[in-house]
Amino acid sequence: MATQILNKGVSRRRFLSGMVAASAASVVGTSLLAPRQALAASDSQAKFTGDVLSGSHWGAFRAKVVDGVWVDTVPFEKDKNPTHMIDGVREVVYNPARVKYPMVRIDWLKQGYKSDTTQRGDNRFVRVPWSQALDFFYHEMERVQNNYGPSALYAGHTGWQSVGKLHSAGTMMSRAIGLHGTYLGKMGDYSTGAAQVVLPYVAGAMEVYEQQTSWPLVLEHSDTIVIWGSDPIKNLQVGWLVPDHSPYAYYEQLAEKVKNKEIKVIHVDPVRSQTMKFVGGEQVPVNPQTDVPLMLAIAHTLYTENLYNKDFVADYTTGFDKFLPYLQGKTDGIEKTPEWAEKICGIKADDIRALARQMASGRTQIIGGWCLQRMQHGEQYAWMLVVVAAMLGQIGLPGGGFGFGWHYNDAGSITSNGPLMSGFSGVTGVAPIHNGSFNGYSTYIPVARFVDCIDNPGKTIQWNGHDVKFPEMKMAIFCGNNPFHHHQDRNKMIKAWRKLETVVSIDHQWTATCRFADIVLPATTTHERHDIEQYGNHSNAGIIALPKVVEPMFEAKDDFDIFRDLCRRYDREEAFTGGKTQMEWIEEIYNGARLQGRGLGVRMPNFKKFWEGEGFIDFPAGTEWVRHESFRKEPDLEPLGTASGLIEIYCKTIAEMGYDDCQGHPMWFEKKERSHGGPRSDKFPLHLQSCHPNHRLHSQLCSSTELRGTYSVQDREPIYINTKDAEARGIKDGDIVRVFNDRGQVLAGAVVTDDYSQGVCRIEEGAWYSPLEGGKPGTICTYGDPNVLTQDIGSSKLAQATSAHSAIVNIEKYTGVVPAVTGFHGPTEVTDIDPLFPAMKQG
Ligand SMILES: Nc1nc2c(c(=O)[nH]1)N[C@H]1C(S)=C(S)[C@@H](COP(=O)(O)OP(=O)(O)OC[C@H]3O[C@@H](n4cnc5c(=O)[nH]c(N)nc54)[C@H](O)[C@@H]3O)O[C@H]1N2
Ligand SMILES: Nc1nc2c(c(=O)[nH]1)N[C@H]1C(S)=C(S)[C@@H](COP(=O)(O)OP(=O)(O)OC[C@H]3O[C@@H](n4cnc5c(=O)[nH]c(N)nc54)[C@H](O)[C@@H]3O)O[C@H]1N2
Ligand SMILES: [Mo]
Repeated sequence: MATQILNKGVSRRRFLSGMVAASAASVVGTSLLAPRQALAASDSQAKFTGDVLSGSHWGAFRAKVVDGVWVDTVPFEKDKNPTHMIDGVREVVYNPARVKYPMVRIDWLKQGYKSDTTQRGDNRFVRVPWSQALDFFYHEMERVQNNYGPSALYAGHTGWQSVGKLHSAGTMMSRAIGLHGTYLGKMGDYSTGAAQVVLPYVAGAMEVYEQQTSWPLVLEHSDTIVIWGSDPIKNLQVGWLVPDHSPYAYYEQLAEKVKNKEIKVIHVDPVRSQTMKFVGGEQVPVNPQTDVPLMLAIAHTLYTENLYNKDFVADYTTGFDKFLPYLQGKTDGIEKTPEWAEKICGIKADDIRALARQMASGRTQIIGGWCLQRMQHGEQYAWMLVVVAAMLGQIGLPGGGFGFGWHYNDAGSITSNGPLMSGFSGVTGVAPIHNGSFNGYSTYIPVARFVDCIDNPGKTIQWNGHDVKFPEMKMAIFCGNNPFHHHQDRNKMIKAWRKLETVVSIDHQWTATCRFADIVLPATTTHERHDIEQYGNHSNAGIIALPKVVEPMFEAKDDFDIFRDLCRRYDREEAFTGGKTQMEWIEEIYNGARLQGRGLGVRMPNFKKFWEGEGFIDFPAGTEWVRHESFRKEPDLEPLGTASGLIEIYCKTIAEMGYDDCQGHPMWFEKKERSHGGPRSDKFPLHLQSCHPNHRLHSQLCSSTELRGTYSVQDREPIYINTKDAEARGIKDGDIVRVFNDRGQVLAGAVVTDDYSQGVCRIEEGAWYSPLEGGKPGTICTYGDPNVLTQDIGSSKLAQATSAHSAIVNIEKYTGVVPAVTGFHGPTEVTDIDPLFPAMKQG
């Protein structure tokens, strides 16, 4: 296992460990060191040398520090399956894209909110003092609140930021902006936007973020495991908190059982995933976006062959009678037979029957991923998966039923008996200064519709049974997220962006979001400040101290200090800090857990001993657990959180919303665009996946130069493409290609592989947007951001979630002059302007 994940980094680490004696500057490169660190040799201040135990979204590690410079990273010894990405974390601190100073876009400095916004993206910025940047920020908030009210200020976006119970960048933003005034908020997220709205109606809970049945029970009881559009081996490398990577041990055991034919694993996926390569098993290479027809045909087989569990359907579900006529074709004239499905999903009718029979032949655990619900009509996939599981009748049994969270946050590990730490809170209870009227506009928007909102003020859309009237957004603040990577249809976004008067971005990497902002503020990384975090996500295996590894680079400040200084400008500093220093907060968070621990019989040392000692506490092991077991055992006493308390195969609440694109039971809807003979495939024949990266966390670590060098192809983001598709286009492995559709174009580096079905290609999300001509809609992306090519439409009126994975493209070998990659070098600093001159004109 360790060799599987820890591949390319090892040699570099050996190389570096032989270099510890060499000077830090020779390892890091002098130009990347902050001035005060470059001065190290003559600096009288003692520079720390030694190991620092710390953590990240990629796991825990020991940072090797020499003379105050982080030179190497060794995985934490308790992590038996570290990810190779741990090698790239050091580069979060040292890379050419670090935001060094507060900066303001040149025309915004000259003209303030009346600036020429078509210049956004040209990347010309002026360095300003911190005090001036924060004055601008504050005056803009005042102006927008006074002139337009709260609906014009958007501070709702959150994202993957960094780990740490105190320094949660998004929470700090909400707290500080919320102390100034109310503002436009958001609903949902990009991850599970469709599933998290539909599943509470169907199964009574979100299902996506919850713990799953303990792996030991699955390994003991399952006969068949169907991994439906999920790649845990790839995706468990990261975690929302510090992952302990403990589930990998179970996947090793699963691989053994597959080898010994004790468990059959079936991967429904158009790609041979990392998980398939790791655990083995068979592939059902379904055509992209057509899993619902496949599931309907499975349900049809279970019904017609009398393989479904009638008692379970009768006792634990409602509405099968309303779904059945659709399955039989009585409502729409189309019987959902395997023959019908074959034509759409590409799987032979007999193979579909065999799959249904296999699933009904013993205990079957269905493991559903999330990519399939990041598509147009993504709700249907989640709903239909539950219906298939309900027909099999094993929900609530160990090793049976469905689960949607297996690839996330150490799921399937056994949760410890330890206490849970609380964190810094986004709300204070202190009244905001501005609490104006929303003037009939909605107070929130579905998050993935935020560009539509900027584009269409005053428009009303449907969402989850509500009318949402888009306000006119004038100012937007981003902190700990990167919309110029995560949002779809980049060229549409660039045009819409011009309507915003002022954009603020707070980050430590000069992302495309910073390039398209007006005020950019440099944050510290986790490794330049103290914090504390849970070790293990669902496992809650312990607590880890995250002490500062190195001093802050350049003029970077902690988000805590940035927002405290902002709050001082409107007399809310005390309310923001709660009268506590950062260290006092960390101690309080720890002590909260310590107190809770006493109730649980878990003894923890006092804070000083913890912080100055090992900086790590192990929690005692917990007990195995079965998802939905209590409901199965006592459906009357432990009903689901649905309207009926049962699994809703038909849902009256959804039916009564009256939406054409999400009705009373799961259905197949054709897509706006689809490969494999679907709409528009004559023009753009290849399905573009933009799955989650194997070598990054979204856009994080993309600016880690050395790590990027291990996977990029001729400096470009890889595009994975099937051998026959490549041959037909005269493309060879390693070629630079142009990927395009009528939304945009990107350059990428071809990786030709039979792991991908014909007609399917992939560029992983998070590849930094690197426009050839910054700010010009339609310009080619020189690195390979897939969101130049994706569609920006809602999944349906129910969830209005992202449909990033409903995208088709074509590819050609690139024969033009190859431009340099533009994305990773930070801003173009304009110095022939006095930054203080225009200050009085603002606000
Ligand atoms: N095409 C396509 N697009 C997708 C997806 C897809 O599957 N396909 N997936 C979607 C999903 S599921 C998600 S979750 C989103 C993820 O989208 P994001 O959460 O926006 O992605 P990240 O790259 O993690 O962005 C986090 C940003 O926070 C910054 N940051 C890190 N630490 C700190 C800090 O301490 N302080 C501050 N101020 N900033 C910090 C990082 O440098 C980075 O720029 O992407 C979505 N976009
Ligand atoms: N390494 C790494 N891990 C991560 C993240 C990361 O950025 N990097 N991000 C984390 C986050 S925020 C999230 S939301 C999750 C995302 O978790 P998911 O959305 O589940 O992950 P993906 O990797 O996008 O896709 C999972 C699988 O779906 C398959 N798939 C795609 N289209 C289809 C289809 O039409 N039919 C079928 N049957 N299968 C299909 C893909 O081939 C892939 O194997 O991952 C988390 N884990
Ligand atoms: Mo996500």
